[in-house]
Amino acid sequence: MGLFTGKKGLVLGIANDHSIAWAITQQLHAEGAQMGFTHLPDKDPARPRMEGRLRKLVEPLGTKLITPCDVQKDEDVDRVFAMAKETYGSLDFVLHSIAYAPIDDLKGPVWNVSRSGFAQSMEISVYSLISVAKRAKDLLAPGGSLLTLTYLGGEKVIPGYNIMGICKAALESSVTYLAHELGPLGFRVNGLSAGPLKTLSSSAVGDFDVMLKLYEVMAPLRRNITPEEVGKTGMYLLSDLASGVTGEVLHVDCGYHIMGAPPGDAKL
Ligand code: 0WD
Repeated sequence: MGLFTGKKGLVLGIANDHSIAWAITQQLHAEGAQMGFTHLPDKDPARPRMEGRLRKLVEPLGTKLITPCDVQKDEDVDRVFAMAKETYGSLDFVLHSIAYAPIDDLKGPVWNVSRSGFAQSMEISVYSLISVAKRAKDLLAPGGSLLTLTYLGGEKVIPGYNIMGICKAALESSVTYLAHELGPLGFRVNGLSAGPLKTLSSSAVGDFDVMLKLYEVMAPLRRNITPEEVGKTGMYLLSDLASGVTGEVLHVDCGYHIMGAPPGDAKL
């Protein structure tokens, strides 16, 4: 019997097989979870690329729910949760793995971010968690939990991360307030702060390859994390193994975040 045998969840944010949400999904599936999935609506319905990529990955898992969702639209989020209720009755977990900033705003400098770019980045990358929590709290079964993905750029300045760092700071704060509010209902809310992984989103972040090299030099484990490691910890945080953990941001970054200066063996 797996840790998720008989458990049902909703996963938002698989864009392709490099997505962090896919790494976590694979671990959840291995433990017996049943999951529904959302994808970004395709711009051209005649060429459903987002849907196609997601279907190819998750249909072999025997999913009963694949549907589009643009988190900027309340009606989309309402429909997704209504469909989840119809399909599964209740949910044991929701995985939120969504972020976006317009590329011109992401490039920085931060002082030059547009009013509309700031609002859109915050709406998709932060408000979406709040909006998901609002619907999830009425559908979660006892012991239910939410998990979102964040990055060190929300705690410390990571050059190139720019507006997304500001979004992650707000996202991590949202995790604590939501954990406080949903805790009395018996629900948990956590964040997983992943080290850099090559995905569709991260390819838009400046100096990404430099960051990967830096982690090899600076991190106590002297390497970068693997998608599987993020997957395993994501699964743990959503599982009953973490039943006493809420309002937490857990770093899965080979220890990089504890370092304040390069180690002695770093070649500078
Ligand atoms: O190094 C990394 N890749 C890290 C990522 C390190 C630490 C944290 N993260 C975070 C990201 O900030 C994000 O919150 O992990 C989360 C997932 O990111 P990812 O797996 O790196 O990226 P990706 O595979 O692109 O998935 C993010 C998805 C979108 O993909 P694209 O690239 O097509 O925008 O977020 C979804 C979409 O599927 N998304 C939306 N979903 C619904 N409505 C929306 C939207 N409006 N916008 C983006």
